Amino acid sequence: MSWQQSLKNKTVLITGASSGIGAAAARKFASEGANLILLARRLDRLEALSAELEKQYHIKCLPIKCDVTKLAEVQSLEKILQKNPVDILLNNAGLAVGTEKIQDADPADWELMIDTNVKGLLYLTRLVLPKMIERDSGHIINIGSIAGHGIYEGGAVYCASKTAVDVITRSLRLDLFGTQVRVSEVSPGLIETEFSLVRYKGDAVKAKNLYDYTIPLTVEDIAEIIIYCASAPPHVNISEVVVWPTLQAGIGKVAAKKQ
Ligand code: NDP
Ligand code: 8X3
Repeated sequence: MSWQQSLKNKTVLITGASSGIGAAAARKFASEGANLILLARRLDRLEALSAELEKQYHIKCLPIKCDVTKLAEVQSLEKILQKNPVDILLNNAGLAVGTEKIQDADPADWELMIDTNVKGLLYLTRLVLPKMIERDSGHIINIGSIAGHGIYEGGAVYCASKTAVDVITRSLRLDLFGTQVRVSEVSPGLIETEFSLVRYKGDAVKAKNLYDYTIPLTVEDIAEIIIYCASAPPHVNISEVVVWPTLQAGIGKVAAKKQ
């Protein structure tokens, strides 16, 4: 018998499922037989992914346009969640915008990072938790970052936001003390996604060069780790997985791949 519990027929809500880690996690959860609620701002992408996964895995998939920075939009999901109680929430939506030092940065970039990475995660968590507590079962998985465990030049606010994710994750375990609701954090290093395109504000060459220089993690690597955490037996709570590309030894310490 397998150590891992089955994810078949579980309902998984994934934020930021239109790209990168979120889309890969959706594929992997679907392949395990889980039903999905997928959120992002780009509905066309969510609809295409949902159609693909429903066809391939015969699961139920609900694509919903939702900007996680907007509390009213998040709260309006309540009715849908009453009909589809969430077993696993993957708080993945997030971004870094800009690389400027504080003295040069645009405050609008800070607001977007804090609103998405911190407040969006809190809004979704607040939305699903009461029902999880009532059922005494559930799992919140937050996507942190190595940026939540260190700092780098030009990364003050992104690092602060991911440090907040780490602190919220650990605090939440205390707030849930005595319940069987689990809280985990997956904190990756460099992964090839649209993340750098967003950080560099659309500079595709700069983003591509960063990933071509080395051997980054893939979104499938992270999806595997998320599934590992989610399918651990109910009495096991994996608190955090920190995962680096082998060629990355620290923040800003990335080795070139051999030609
Ligand atoms: P992507 O840019 O590929 O994906 C980000 C996702 O977040 C998209 O689906 C985007 O969807 C969604 N998103 C952004 N803003 C909002 C919003 N306001 N409301 C709803 N959804 C939103 O990057 P990644 O997959 O890399 O990023 C996923 C997570 O991983 C982030 O939290 C990031 O901080 C973290 N991370 C990434 C690392 C990396 O090197 N790539 C390393 C460590 C952590 P849409 O635009 O359609 O709304
Ligand atoms: C993204 C990883 O090192 O670019 O969270 O901040 S890093």
